[in-house]
Amino acid sequence: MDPEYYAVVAMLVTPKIADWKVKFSEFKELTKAAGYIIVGEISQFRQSPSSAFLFGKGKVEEIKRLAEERGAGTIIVWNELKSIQKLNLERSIGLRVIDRYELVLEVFQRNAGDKLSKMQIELAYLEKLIPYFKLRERVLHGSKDKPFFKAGGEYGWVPKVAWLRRRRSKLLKEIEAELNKKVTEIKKRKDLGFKIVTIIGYYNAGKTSLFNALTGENKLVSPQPFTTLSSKYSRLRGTGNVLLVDTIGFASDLNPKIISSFRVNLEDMTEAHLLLWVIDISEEDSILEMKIKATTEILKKTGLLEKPVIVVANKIDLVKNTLNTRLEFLKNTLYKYAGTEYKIVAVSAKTNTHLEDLINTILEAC
Ligand SMILES: Nc1nc2c(ncn2[C@@H]2O[C@H](COP(=O)(O)OP(=O)(O)OP(=O)(O)O)[C@@H](O)[C@H]2O)c(=O)[nH]1
Ligand SMILES: [Mg+2]
Repeated sequence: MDPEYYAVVAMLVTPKIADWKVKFSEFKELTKAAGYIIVGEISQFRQSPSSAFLFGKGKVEEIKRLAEERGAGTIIVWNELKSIQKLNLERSIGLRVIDRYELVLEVFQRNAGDKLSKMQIELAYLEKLIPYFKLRERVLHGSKDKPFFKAGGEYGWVPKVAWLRRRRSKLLKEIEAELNKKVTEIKKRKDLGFKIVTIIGYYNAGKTSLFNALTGENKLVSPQPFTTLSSKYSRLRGTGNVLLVDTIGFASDLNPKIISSFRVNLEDMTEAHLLLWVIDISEEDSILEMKIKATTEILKKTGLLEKPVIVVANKIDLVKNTLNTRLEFLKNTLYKYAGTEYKIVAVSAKTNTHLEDLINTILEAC
């Protein structure tokens, strides 16, 4: 296997980061989902990040030694790296260094089948790469090579970055066109009298499983994160005018640039009459709480918390006799972060349990 796929994962823990252990273990799952083999892991506690390297100098040496010892080809950092930090780490360690932003996009990329998803992923990459390339060209070549001035007063390294910027503009235009198409489609459906019910939630919560069970579709379901990237549509079974929409999953600490790159997908959520927020109730308290907190943050930022919501507590087949305590914990945690007492329907999308209750609740709310 390509040595690039052997990775050391690293995290800088500051007092600002709550539940770092849960986040670090989730990060390791994402790393594996992106196809890497983890050969070492390192964390450092610091009051605040170092502006040049994120980690302290000694820790950078430690990461380098560990990577050499274990034959790693990539360092994957939980924290989002500024361009200067990424470049300094790469130069000090002598290996490829990526952060969570790039890792999430790598997972997306493995699952991206359609053109729109691919364009949105590339756009999100460019948002990160343009400032990084600009800095890299300046630091690596700026001092040695004589920069040449062009008529407009630009340096010689500009054309490469300029090419990336042109590519970005082109993608933005194409995505804008897709967005317009999507807005027209949604309007048409609404004019035809369809009620739009959009399924949202953390990745792996069971959104597509529920979508399939409620519509009779057979869309791809898997334990891999971000299996679904582009939205899927189908009628709620037994109804004529309720359109169910399956969407991309959420994750913790998602960068707003990733969210805005995927704004065509967001449109399916913002235009919904009703949201079904799917939550995997079988997960332990700390994970459940972290995911509810992360999802609520995204819902608040995107204005989605204003919409009518039904919470679907999924995977009850895995819970059995602790269901009541799990539901109580869910109710309290939702109240703690979202400040609302949602209607909660407990189901299993896998064993088709209580789906009729859910359908009735949806129809009442529509
Ligand atoms: N036991 C059990 N497993 C479930 C249930 N619903 C979904 N799963 C499993 O959970 C995993 C994720 O299911 P998906 O339906 O792909 O989840 P998703 O929310 O669409 O995930 P993304 O598309 O990655 O965001 C799969 O392995 C499913 O088989 C359920 O009710 N019970
Ligand atoms: Mg899915």
